[in-house]
Amino acid sequence: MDLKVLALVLAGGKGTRLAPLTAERAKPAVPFGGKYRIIDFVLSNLINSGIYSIYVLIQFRSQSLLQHLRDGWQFGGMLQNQFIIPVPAQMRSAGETWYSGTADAVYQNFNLIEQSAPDIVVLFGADHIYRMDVRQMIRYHRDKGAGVTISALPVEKKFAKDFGVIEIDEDGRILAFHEKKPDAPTMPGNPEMVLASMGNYIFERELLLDLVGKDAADPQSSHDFGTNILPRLVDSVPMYAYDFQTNHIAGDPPGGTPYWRDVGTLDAYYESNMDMRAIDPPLNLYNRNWPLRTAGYSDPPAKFAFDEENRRGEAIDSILSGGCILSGGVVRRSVLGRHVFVHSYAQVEDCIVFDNVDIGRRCKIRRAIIEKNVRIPPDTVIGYDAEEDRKRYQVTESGLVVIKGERSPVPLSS
Ligand code: ADQ
Repeated sequence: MDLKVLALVLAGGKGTRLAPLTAERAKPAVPFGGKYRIIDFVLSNLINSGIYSIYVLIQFRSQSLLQHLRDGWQFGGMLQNQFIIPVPAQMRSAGETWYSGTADAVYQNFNLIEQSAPDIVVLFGADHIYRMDVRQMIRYHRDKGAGVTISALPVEKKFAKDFGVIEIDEDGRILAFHEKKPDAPTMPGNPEMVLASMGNYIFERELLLDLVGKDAADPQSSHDFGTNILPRLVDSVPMYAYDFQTNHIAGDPPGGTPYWRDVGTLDAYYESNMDMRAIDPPLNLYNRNWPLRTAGYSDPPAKFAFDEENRRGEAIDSILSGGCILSGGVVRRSVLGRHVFVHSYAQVEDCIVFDNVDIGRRCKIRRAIIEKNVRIPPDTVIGYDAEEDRKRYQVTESGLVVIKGERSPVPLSS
């Protein structure tokens, strides 16, 4: 790519609706798919697309995210333009605050953009599960002569309240942008769908600097791209929508619709994890043309053992991470993080289990998310009686049980 590209990854979202998983960590640092974190998806997309100059804009509860970036994503050092650097708020705005919105996050790093002097800035969120060859979007942006390009895909109209909704002409030029309006217009010829912004933008550098500079000086603004900047740009700047459905990754079957999920709620997060472990997953983690990178822990392989009473440790339709030991326990349709121990007679079904969890003998657990470091005592039953569960745990509307983490790790049985 001859263009000079700088990527800014917006990783400062609170993720309130994912609580309690975001009680101690920023949303992009929430574990996903066993050994990964949500932010691994956007970072892998950038690196696999040959974009190596990346600033990650972080703010509160960033310790876990920083540690993950250090463990998995610090590289380079040899070449000046190859880096992934986390940047906390520089408190440069008038109020000397945290990043008060996405535009303010960019404004506070004005100097980093000027110093890098890129031709274009790839400004992506850190909260989504998808694979994307960003080069295809950049090519589209330049072919169109766009000032701004927004990646977009159709979603059901009931989600208009959660997204920026775009109206386009036949050429893909954006005619209107409606941020989180329940009655936003549906797609022509498709009254059930709206065209949603994925929150991923490409900007020409000078335009971006000009926009965030003006926005910073506007006391009425909430400093958010979707709310304050994009809707007003429509008439003055060539803005185009990039159709994410045309994005193709080598090795994926041709013609399939690419997978994209906003895992903003516990139920959406759960469903998307379950998609990863499906027999025929809509996003194939095993496509080696587009590796999903993460921290490289030196975990031992997962182990399946007979227990002392000759019961088999088994897992089926599940993803297991390194260091797991299934000793006489059975795991079905679940996603297990690192170092999970499942003891004899235990039964774990349709669950997401984070790192370092110990599931005691004869436990029966169904449809639960179990946080890191939790020790489930023997004979515990979860997911079979909603009323009982509600007395002890957080239970979502759909009946998903969330078992909160412990503050300090408990010793695990070996
Ligand atoms: P939301 O996802 O609701 O809508 P937002 O909460 O601003 O928007 O998050 C966007 C990205 O920026 C996320 O990756 C988040 O982590 C990060 N972020 C949020 N606040 C930040 C801050 N103050 N500092 C740094 N990073 C921050 C947006 C768009 C919609 C679009 C959806 C797609 O506004 O138009 O449809 O994304 O999910």
